[in-house]
Amino acid sequence: MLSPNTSNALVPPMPAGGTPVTTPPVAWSCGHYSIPLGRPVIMGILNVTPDSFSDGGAWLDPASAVARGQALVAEGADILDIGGESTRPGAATPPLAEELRRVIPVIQALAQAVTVPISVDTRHAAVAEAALQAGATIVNDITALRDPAMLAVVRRSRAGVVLMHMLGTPQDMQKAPHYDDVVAEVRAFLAARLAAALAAGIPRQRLVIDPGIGFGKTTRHNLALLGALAQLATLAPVLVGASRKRFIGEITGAPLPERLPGSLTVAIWSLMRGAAILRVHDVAATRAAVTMAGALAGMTHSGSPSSPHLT
Ligand code: PMM
Repeated sequence: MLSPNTSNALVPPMPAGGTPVTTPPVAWSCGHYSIPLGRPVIMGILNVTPDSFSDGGAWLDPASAVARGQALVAEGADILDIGGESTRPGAATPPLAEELRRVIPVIQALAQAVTVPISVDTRHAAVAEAALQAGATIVNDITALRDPAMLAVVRRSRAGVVLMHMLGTPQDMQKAPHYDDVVAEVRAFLAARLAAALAAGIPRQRLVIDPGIGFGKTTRHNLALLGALAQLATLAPVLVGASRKRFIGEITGAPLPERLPGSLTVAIWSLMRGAAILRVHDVAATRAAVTMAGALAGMTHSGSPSSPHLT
């Protein structure tokens, strides 16, 4: 039996705790791209920043950023997510002109060089608008289109959108975040932002939601949300961005360079709980893990290996 939220073979039957509002889309409509959601989608992260927590400073030079983007696609990325502002806790906000200077040339070059959709990771309407003109077809907004100017930019386009939950701002979000019921509150927020986007005229097929792992959340909050992804997936396709994040270090004791095993575990867990899209730094390793899990799920479902490549 397949989950009502997706035909993803990794997803077990829906556990108790959520009635589907409607049948969520089987593809994500992003400009001239239609990204099938029947198999796991991998979004590769490319931060063109001096200060991102994981890859800050590595791809600041446009040529190296473009080469990195091409490498991520060769490793199996279905989408490239390009950001020019670090949103790690307490990070300083760069001037708009600086964010534009970082991301636009890279988006322009990669939109020509690769055949996967380009996403811009920004909370600023002007950056989103310039990025869409430069060839991006997804707006990944950590503020979930709460800025009316951002909503207007997206409405005028045909871009796909990621609506993410964040409590507070990157400056203050990790200062003692509190929820009475983190799952219920995040789900209600995402439902409200979906309703706002739909009311503005953005079609459902363009909308994806994200619980915002680490954005105003303790380790316990993150774990509760990851355990309840199936409840979110009844609203819309779910993106999870947990790659290398601090809660993995808190749980496993691993410093940043050693968080791959924890990241892969969260990735496969997320898919099995109904996530459609994984936002990750380590694309090749995630692709391998997802392929392996898919083969296992195929065996579980049909009783025999399902891949035509298997002997
Ligand atoms: N995390 C980061 C930045 N952007 N966007 C979405 N939609 N979801 C996330 O979890 C998310 C994001 C911070 O991580 P990074 O510094 O590695 O990019």
